[in-house]
Amino acid sequence: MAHFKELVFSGVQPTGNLHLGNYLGAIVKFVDLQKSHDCIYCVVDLHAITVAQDPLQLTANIREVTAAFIACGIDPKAHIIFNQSQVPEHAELAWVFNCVARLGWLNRMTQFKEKAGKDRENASVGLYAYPALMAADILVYRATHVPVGEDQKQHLELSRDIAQKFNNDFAESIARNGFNDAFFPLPEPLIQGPATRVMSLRDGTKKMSKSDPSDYSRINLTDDADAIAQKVRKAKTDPEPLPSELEGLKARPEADNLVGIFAALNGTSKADILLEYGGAQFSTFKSALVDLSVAKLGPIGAEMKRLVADQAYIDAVLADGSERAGAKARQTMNAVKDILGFVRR
Ligand code: AQP
Repeated sequence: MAHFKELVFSGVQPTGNLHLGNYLGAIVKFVDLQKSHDCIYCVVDLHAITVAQDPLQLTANIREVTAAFIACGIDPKAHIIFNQSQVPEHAELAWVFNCVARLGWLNRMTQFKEKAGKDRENASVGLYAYPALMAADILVYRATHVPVGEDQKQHLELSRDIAQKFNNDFAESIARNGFNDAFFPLPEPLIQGPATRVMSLRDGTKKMSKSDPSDYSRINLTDDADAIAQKVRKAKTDPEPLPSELEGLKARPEADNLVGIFAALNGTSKADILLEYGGAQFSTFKSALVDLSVAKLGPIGAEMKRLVADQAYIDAVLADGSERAGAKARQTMNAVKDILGFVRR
């Protein structure tokens, strides 16, 4: 198997209401990985339009996700931050992958089933082909590691299947064009820690989500201290005190969720949190969770506000990132065209 240089890629959709799940499930990991890897972080606006978007709102949301990346601690000079639509090779490689992926593979994707719902005939073709574009996002950089929340695991597996099938289908041409035995790496999902699937504050069996109609279901990165306090205090719980052992969180989804959020914000494990709060009432635990959440998220929200107001700076970050990402993507796309047998300039 060919050796690939380790490279991290991930993306966030500019679909509004960035929340604690996006932060703990993805962005915190993005920040950590900067220490050990070269990283490319993308505002995936082409993914956003797989469902209807208001153009003015979309522009604002692209800038807001960019501001969130920077406010959370991603360094746009040392690494790359850009928006997907400024690098056309994503869409170009996605088309190639539409021709590699099989209908049967896409038919198994649970996110499409959930998002399309009952009105499947009316869902966009883009929503169906979403995972092929996601594979292109990663593989156009030949990225090897992808930090994501648990909900993206299936799409990552599909990306690996697409990479593998491309490598197999074109093995001869790949070798003829001077590459070792594989052109694309099989990207590895990085899904670790106590908050890989943050649940709704109103229902511990539902994922915390941008599109939940209840704002009380999520903590937004832009919420101020009062809003955070109110949402945590109102979060659904059960009447029992917290258990002392992990075993005691089974069948208590709301308790499990709040303990996981606490552990992730604190940079520890659920077991450590239970050592400290086992036997405590939720009122005590929630007060501590409010303090911790405000301490961690307050400065991020304030910095996001400041950055969003500096539109020229945000747009310059995206332009610079797109240029650097584009240069890498073009190299891959040229090689892909040679492997496919296209004639190019
Ligand atoms: N609840 C979550 N817990 C942990 N991680 C999560 N992620 C999303 N929700 C949770 C992770 O955040 C990254 C960016 O997600 P996205 O913006 O690309 O898309 P999404 O998963 O569609 O976000 P939502 O909030 O779930 O939107 P809707 O409401 O449209 O369904 C990804 O790594 C994702 O795993």
